[in-house]
Amino acid sequence: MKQTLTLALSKGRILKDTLPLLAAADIHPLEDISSSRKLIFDTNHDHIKLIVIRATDVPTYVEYGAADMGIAGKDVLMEHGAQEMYEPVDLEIARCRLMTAGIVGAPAVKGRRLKVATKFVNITKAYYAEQGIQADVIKLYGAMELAPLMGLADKIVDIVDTGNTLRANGLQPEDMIADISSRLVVGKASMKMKYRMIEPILEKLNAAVAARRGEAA
Ligand code: PRT
Ligand code: MG
Repeated sequence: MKQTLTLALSKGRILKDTLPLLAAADIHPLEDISSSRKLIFDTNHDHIKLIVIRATDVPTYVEYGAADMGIAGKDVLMEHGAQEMYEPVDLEIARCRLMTAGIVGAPAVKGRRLKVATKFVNITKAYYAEQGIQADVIKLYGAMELAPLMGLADKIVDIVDTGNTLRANGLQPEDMIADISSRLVVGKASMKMKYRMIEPILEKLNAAVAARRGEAA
């Protein structure tokens, strides 16, 4: 049987920057991904297929081997744990920072546990534990900025790019947790079994990233 290679792409804001990198690696979907409702796409290579899924689902597909490779934000990979995969290429797209933030001018919390709202529960617990700060982490699925304003939490942990979203809500970025960009991940089993198909893609993606960096400089 002929081996196939499945690459899981994150839909949403990463996708737009991903497609030019794939094109540079000579992987072209046979139809326009952005305007289609399909979830599986054939490419110009008979053996390479693309699937387009929620960013948070990418490490799950790769971990179970349902996709051989994937593209996802470092934030998503850190939160997931991403144990069963390698991270061979930093694609340097969708750059942002994972930060703590709080209300401008709010007094420090004393005499009780800090309350922190976030969708990054695992990262947040690990971060405060490392700081030696006792924190109760409250899981939210969106609009984290609202939590301090409504008294649900003292701080949030969220993605910051320009800082405009925080500022518009009277919040300020405080501590930096991690620099974020999107990464190519490869399942450990796939890397072993399909290395001959994967290696040239890694090489072309690395070259495309280097070329983009050159343009930016
Ligand atoms: O929407 P869905 O729930 O499916 O998933 P998602 O929200 O994780 O996906 P998407 O497409 O919004 O983001 C995917 C990835 O893009 C994230 O996992 C990050 O790795 C990366 N990324 C880069 C960002 C941003 N920049 C970003 N600015 N993700 C989110 N934001 C949001 C942030 O949450 C906040 O609301 O933009 C706001 C902050 O931006 P500024 O410029 O106002 O600071
Ligand atoms: Mg979103």
